[in-house]
Amino acid sequence: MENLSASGKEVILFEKGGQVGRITLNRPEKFNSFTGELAYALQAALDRCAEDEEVRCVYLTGAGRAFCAGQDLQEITGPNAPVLETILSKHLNPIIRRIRQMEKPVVCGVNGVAAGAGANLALACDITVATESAYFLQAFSKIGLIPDSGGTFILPRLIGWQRAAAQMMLGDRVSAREAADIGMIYKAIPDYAFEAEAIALAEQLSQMPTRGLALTKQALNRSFSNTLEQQLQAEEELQIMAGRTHDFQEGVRAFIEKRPAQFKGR
Ligand code: LHQ
Repeated sequence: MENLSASGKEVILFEKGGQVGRITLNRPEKFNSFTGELAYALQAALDRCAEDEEVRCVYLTGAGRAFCAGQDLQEITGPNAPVLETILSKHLNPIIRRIRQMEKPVVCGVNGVAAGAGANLALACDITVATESAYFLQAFSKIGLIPDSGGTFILPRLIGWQRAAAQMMLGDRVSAREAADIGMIYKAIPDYAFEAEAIALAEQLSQMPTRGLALTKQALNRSFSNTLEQQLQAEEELQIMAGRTHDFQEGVRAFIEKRPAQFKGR
């Protein structure tokens, strides 16, 4: 595993396994909460995955017992504390933008509690799975803040206005199972099978037609704010692009020849 942080402390671990770029938040003793250093290192890791053609799926997870407990609350009370505006505009928002704009699927493996910005980081990924003992917590209201990191955009779209408002205002724990039941995440996986199953999912995606998946992601990104007419237009435009890929030709040829397709991601 490589160390991508500036200080030499390994706050992010990065590893390429096959065609999956595996990013691990690595401040386990602080529940992988975000310092500026961690945020910048995660941005760098995401950039690296975006640029590396060998990486065809990103897998994001946390080290230790937690996935991510949001902003490090000690950092904001300590000396040289970053101002709130910097935390959002320079640390957290660029991460969410990178995930949504990444032209390959981003799988999030929620290995433990996901709180505050950590919860909304998990929800911003394309496919989020969680170990059954994990839980989600919109912790912001407990400290007088509003949900950030895209949460007010994404959560009501995933689970509806009422449930989102209740989670955000009450700050109740939501178990992985409940999160899956209400459509907030894709799946809750028993703890014993979690890591293998989550990584297998990322590996499966990494062998699929990457361009087609990227264009699917673009269509989904746009559907949040488009009318039906605009979305039909967008599908036309994006489908034409998908139709020009090697993987579309290969997919059809493999079907006709009754053999498994060999997708190349282009
Ligand atoms: C932590 C943290 C943490 C530091 C656990 N910081 N150390 C945007 C704009 C500007 C400012 C603020 O933030 C934001 C965005 C946000 O993300 S706001 C929301 C910030 N996050 C929270 O409010 C969650 C705070 N954490 C918790 O409520 C609990 O730790 C949870 C529920 C996540 C886990 O509870 P437990 O399982 O009981 O674990 P614990 O509380 O004992 O935590 C374990 C260790 O991790 C502990 O360290 P210690 O040295 O005492 O053993 C905690 O201090 C540390 N830790 N979260 N956010």
